[in-house]
Amino acid sequence: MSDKKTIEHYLKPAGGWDALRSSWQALRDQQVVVKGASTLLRANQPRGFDCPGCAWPDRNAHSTFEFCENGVKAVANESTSKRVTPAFFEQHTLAWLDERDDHFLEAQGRLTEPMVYDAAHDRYRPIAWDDAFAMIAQALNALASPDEAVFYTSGRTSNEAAFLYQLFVREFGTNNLPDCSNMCHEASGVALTEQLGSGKGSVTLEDFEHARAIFSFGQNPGTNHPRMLGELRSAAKRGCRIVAFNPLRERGLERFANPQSPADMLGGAGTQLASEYYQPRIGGDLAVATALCKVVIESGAVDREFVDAHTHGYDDFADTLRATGWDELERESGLSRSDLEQAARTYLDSTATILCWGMGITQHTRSVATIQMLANLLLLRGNIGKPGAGPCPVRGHSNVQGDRTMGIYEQPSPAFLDRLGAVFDFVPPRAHGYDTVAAIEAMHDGRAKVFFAMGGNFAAATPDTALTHEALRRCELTVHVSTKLNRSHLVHGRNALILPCLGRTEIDLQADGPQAVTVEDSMSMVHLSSGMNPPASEQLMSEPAIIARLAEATLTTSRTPWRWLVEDYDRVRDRIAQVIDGFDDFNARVRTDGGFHLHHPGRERAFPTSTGKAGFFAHRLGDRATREDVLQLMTVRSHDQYNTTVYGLDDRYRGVHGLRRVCFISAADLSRLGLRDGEHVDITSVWHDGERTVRDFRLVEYDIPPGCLASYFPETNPLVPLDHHAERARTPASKSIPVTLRRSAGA
Ligand SMILES: Nc1nc2c(c(=O)[nH]1)N[C@H]1C(S)=C(S)[C@@H](COP(=O)(O)OP(=O)(O)OC[C@H]3O[C@@H](n4cnc5c(=O)[nH]c(N)nc54)[C@H](O)[C@@H]3O)O[C@H]1N2
Ligand SMILES: Nc1nc2c(c(=O)[nH]1)N[C@H]1C(S)=C(S)[C@@H](COP(=O)(O)OP(=O)(O)OC[C@H]3O[C@@H](n4cnc5c(=O)[nH]c(N)nc54)[C@H](O)[C@@H]3O)O[C@H]1N2
Ligand SMILES: [Mo]
Repeated sequence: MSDKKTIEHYLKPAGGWDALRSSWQALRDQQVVVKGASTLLRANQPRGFDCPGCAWPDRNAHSTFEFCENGVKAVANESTSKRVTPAFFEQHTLAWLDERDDHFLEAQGRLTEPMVYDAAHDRYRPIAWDDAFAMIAQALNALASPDEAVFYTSGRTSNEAAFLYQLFVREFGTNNLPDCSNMCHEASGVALTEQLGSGKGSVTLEDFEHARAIFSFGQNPGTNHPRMLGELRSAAKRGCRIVAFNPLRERGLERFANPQSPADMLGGAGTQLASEYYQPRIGGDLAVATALCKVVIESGAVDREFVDAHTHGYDDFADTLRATGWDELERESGLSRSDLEQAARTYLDSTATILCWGMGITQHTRSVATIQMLANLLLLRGNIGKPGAGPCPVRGHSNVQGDRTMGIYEQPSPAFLDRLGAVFDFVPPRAHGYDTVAAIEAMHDGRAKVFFAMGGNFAAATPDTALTHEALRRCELTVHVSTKLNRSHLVHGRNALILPCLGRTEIDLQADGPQAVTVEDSMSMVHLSSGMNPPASEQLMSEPAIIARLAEATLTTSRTPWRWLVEDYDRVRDRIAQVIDGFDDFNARVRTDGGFHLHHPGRERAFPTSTGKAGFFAHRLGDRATREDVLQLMTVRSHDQYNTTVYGLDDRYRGVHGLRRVCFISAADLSRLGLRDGEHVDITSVWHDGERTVRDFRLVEYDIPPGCLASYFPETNPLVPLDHHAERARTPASKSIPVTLRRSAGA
């Protein structure tokens, strides 16, 4: 990475030599060239570790190493040789650290010892593990009610850790289990559960081999799921149509050179991916999906046999769509009728279609409606429960789906609680707990006083930064189980602890020997993950061990043999098998190469909804800001970040180098607003409770529809009002923030 700040359009295919170069650079930056390279060869292999990068599944357990630039960055950053030691904390006050940016914090390396906040000196100082657990236990047991504690989870946590964690939290007495899903694919779960009876995607990787068309809505796989590009490339090569809907022209959806294909690498041009690329306005996808459904219905192409046998609600749905006018559809989608009809024709011409979607769909106020309209589209043509077809919400964190399966959920079902209580001989709390937004509100107004995080970076990932920070600072105690230093360690309660844990790549040695954990990928494959690097420090503890020790310190009447369970994770898996559907014979099945697939009823066209059938749901359109000067801002990831972890300051495929405070804007808006490319602006979000501003963002003229803007998160999170979230799912609407722009003072 050079220090120069430049903007230069990127014309090469995604992947290619630049991906290789950037990977080696990441390994060099972390000073792990030799170890990193051998570590990488074990990523996503039968006897290796699950890549901590993303939840995209592995192609073949026996294939050789599948190259992924951003997987390399994730692994390099975890196996870095840099360390954050007590000496580091001795040197720096929290006030000083809090002035550094996220890139600086991440670059300091791995945490090595448990640390406790020392208010008198505004520093963290070392604390013994036992003392740390005693401190947390005391704070928890001093609460007036268990509901005054909040237990957050990020999606890297293994199944075993997640299962023990939710058990501990429920034995303690609360369902306050917000997780990163609340900010991510919650809307997919809410929409699909109601409609299809399962909140997960139904497709497997094999379906990508049979699809005749793959539609991608609101995702940027070149950066966030690079291994998906391999699937899209193979599909494109055999003539499968790939149709992209994205306000931005994302390089990774257009063209890809597979670094493992000599032909791609020598030819230079790579393979064309999207055969059609549509740029709707931000939030226009509900209208897009509605238009596609309308064309299917009006052209008489509905699969009546499937609809009659497996669905309910078709007639009302069809009536509503026939009555929806094209003017409205064009206005709301930002696309012309002829574009929408062309996309619909491609859909109709395909005998098997997969619909994929990401954060460009879920992080809107109307996300549940949009996802249901996408599922309507599938149902109309029987595109579920047959090879090459189905819904594919592309999950984020590598085990975010598994964490939910294990019970990390603030709204557990009574049946799940019954079974958990029976197996562990206790009475689980029944009242629903706080999701992420509710947890922030509760901490802010004093209803919650202890915040415990199993991974993640709550202070940076969440919306409404100023309010959220105030909420965290009002807590009695904040605790973070972490691998790396991050903002959440600096925005703390009256007392604060950092508990450093092992990462995926590291050997997890317990009383019965080295342990493997399990994870579930985005397509419901469950498999083992075992690290092979020596831990970054002798003081690190595994997540399961931390939970077991904390449970022992906190729960005086628990009948769960906590310490015995974590001596050998097979014992944890045996308990998971007793509580959670689909995990029978867990230990044996997960040891087969590649693991096992969790049953998805939709694959057999079974839909365990309240009616026993899949449902059609009609949704009204429109909730658009109408003020002339108000634009919609989406907050996205750059190529050099993993959520709040900033690896570097480049966003190669969008041509940005050396800076992150940029705002992509159309030429039309620049001239309309009297602004110029390269100028600096302050961005203000306009909301009913007042204004929020972030300062000094450089305008970058870009191929994006008028009225739409894009910037990176977390820098823009101060702009997202806490109560601006998805209907029903409460996912913060961080992809459609109504904002105005003003030239920065002094610019
Ligand atoms: N390297 C890397 N990998 C990651 C992550 C990472 O940060 N870095 N994060 C992980 C996580 S937790 C997740 S959830 C996933 C996220 O993966 P993505 O879902 O790809 O996430 P975003 O970068 O937020 O990109 C969303 C895309 O949606 C588009 N978009 C925004 N608004 C709209 C809209 O209204 N309509 C349409 N059609 N498109 C829209 C944006 O232009 C952008 O291309 O990736 C996972 N993998
Ligand atoms: N504006 C805006 N906000 C967003 C989004 C957006 O698109 N726009 N995206 C949202 C999404 S999709 C998500 S998923 C959330 C992400 O929210 P989080 O999951 O809370 O955030 P991360 O940045 O993934 O967490 C990174 C931290 O996790 C810790 N960590 C890494 N590996 C491990 C491990 O193995 N164990 C433990 N215990 N800790 C580990 C490290 O200390 C690291 O600093 O952010 C959300 N916020
Ligand atoms: Mo996510």
